[in-house]
Amino acid sequence: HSIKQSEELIPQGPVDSTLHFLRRPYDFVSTVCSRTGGDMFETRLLLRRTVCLRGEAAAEMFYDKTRMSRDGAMPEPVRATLTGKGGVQGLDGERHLRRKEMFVSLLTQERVEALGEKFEKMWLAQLPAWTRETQVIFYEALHPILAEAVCDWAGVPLPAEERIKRTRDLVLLFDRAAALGLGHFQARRARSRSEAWLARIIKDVRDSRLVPHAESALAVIAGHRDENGALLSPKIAAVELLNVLRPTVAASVYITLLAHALHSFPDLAPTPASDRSEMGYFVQEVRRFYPFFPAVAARSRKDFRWRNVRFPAGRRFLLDLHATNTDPHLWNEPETFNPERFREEGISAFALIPQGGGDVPKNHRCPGETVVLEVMERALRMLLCEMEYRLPPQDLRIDRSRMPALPGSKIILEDIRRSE
Ligand code: MYR
Repeated sequence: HSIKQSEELIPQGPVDSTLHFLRRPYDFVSTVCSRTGGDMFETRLLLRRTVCLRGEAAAEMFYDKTRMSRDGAMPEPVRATLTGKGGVQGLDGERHLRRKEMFVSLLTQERVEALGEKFEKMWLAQLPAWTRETQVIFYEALHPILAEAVCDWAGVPLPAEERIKRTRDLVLLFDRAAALGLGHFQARRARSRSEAWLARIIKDVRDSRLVPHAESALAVIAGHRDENGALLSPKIAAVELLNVLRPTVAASVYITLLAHALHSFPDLAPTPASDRSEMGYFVQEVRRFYPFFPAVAARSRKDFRWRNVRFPAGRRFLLDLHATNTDPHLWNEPETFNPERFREEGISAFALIPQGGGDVPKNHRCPGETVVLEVMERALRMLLCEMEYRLPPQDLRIDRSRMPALPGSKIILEDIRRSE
């Protein structure tokens, strides 16, 4: 006769964690996990029962598409600002694969390099103006450079008189999405304006009033057909075009953190003589060490068992990305900034997950990771080799109550000079 293995209950965390999450978004899952010794617990978050997860094994479970759905999984305030509604992040199954394929097709190595080149050109064109300023707030100075580079690359016209307002809206989408009060409503309005702007441009392409380069994101998204052979509605096409423009401008967060790391860990920083792989280790360690995108969400599509625990259908799951990047079971001295750790090969697709885990074309991992690496590596080379600058005394503490987390000063640069 068989002995029925007894199932365990989902480990319970605090009754409600909403306030803890809003105050310490990057720390609350690690804090509870280190208290209980596990890597999963259930709590209530934004009015819903939520299983919080961290670590490699939990990430692998989270990315199992037979168990998890993304449909409506992110909280509404995030969908109303950051991602928009009807885009690739919230799709499942065949529809998701087909839509994802579109993004992957835009981001061949050649096209990613072309975007990097435009970014570098814009930066160098801006440099003379920076040398005339007494101070430059680096985070803010990066926004127009990235916005113009990505619009040009994507085939999206950006007339001089619209530059400031379109750039400001793109920034509001990621910088104020998780703000409380007024900031959040500014982000909602920025989304409506941005979608209206790009839906108009999509219609211009379809009516041949505008003919973008065939390989451009604008041309590909405007002409994309779904699994039934239908074009995307102009609104959904606009959401997807924003999924190209917005995150590229959001790379400004990582480039700002890169400058923070160069200043904070000068002994570990590469030099102009360092080779490409050493520059790469430094960039990867910035992406591992600093918090950025806090967590991704999914919903269980059926009852299932994992590690002898039964989970019900319809439960929300939250995978903490930063807690996984700094999981003490995975990383040696996770709180120490150490680019050398990347000299060793073989980091799994579920261990370093600042932009999500698993597989890009088959799953929900961010397709823009190569873009981020490209612009970060170029930014690093520019900061090391193309310009000289000084950081005056300023508030360099990372504000971890903010999403995205940033140094208080947003990195003030002074005495900027072009290198000889
Ligand atoms: C992107 O634009 O897609 C990348 C930049 C993301 C910025 C992240 C900051 C706020 C997001 C809040 C997510 C909350 C998850 C529960």
